Amino acid sequence: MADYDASTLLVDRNLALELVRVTEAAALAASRWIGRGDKNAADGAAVDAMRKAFDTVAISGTVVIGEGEMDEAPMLYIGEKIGLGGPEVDIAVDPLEGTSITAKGGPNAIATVALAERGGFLHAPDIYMDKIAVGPGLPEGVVHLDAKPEENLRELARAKKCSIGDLMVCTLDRDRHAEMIKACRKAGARIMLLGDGDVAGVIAVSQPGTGVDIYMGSGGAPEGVLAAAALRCIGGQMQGRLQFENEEQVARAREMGVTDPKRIYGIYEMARGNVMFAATGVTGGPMLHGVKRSATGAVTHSIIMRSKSGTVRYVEGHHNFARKPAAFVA
Ligand code: VTB
Ligand code: MG
Ligand code: MG
Repeated sequence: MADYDASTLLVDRNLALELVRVTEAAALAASRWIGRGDKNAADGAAVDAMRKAFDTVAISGTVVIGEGEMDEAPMLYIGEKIGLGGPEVDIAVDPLEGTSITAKGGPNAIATVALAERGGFLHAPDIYMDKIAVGPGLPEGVVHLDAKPEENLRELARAKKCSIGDLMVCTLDRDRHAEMIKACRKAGARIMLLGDGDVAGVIAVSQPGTGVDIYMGSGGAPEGVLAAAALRCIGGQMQGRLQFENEEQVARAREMGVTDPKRIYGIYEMARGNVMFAATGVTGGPMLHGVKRSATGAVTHSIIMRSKSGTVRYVEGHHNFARKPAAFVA
């Protein structure tokens, strides 16, 4: 059992429940754009709503994973100060994780936020990250980013006392994963291919209901940090390595504090100390239901978790548009 410290506990607890308002606001706004074929409008609506919602949260927050640099992003840019004032925290956001799937009305889009103590998050540049993740309760190091897919599957099956054919791999459906997918299939594993949304894909390894045993493949580095924050709370192992395509990216990352471009980051190096994670479903998936709208309101489904207690909460929000502040009626 962890030590009880009433002061930090209170801050933590309240903040965790506040965070869900922020992701609910983004999801509600994005839900107007489901299936309308305009991913930028969906993303813009989510960013706008999330930014407004942060103004009601009692934190002194600094965005460290956000929508880009100040000159390219009007809101939630890296370095932006947000919140009403309160404890000093770092914030990672992806207001709409899965813009293309939202535009097409496909599954698994979420609005997501993570919070850490100052300096807790890896300052990941907006490049690709190679990722591997498995759920809780397995021997440390059972899978490794440098091992071949078939080796990782063999070790995972051994640890889970099942056959490789029982394992479900999750990855993004991308040409760059063709070799890896081929190797997994050859080894006998089953694969769930995602259109978008590897934050939800990585988290799926830690949720028994999803049937996913392992996540492999490359996706956004910022999304990697968000997923690491979630796994810190819910349990599981994850490794990530930034994938640089040119010297300019290496130099840029160096400015952000990345000293060794080849380094494999463990989960604690991506999300240190006390962290919290919240996500609200925009379109439905195995973890969260999507936003359901009616003439007078909407229903949202969210997950909130804290690393300190390991508590995972699902929150169903019933929003009454007649009583909500106009700024949040999307
Ligand atoms: C992933 C996925 C995102 O970007 O991180 C992906 O989770 C990686 O980039 O939803 P590619 O699309 O180029 O593969 C998204 O698809 C969009 O942010
Ligand atoms: Mg985004
Ligand atoms: Mg994204």
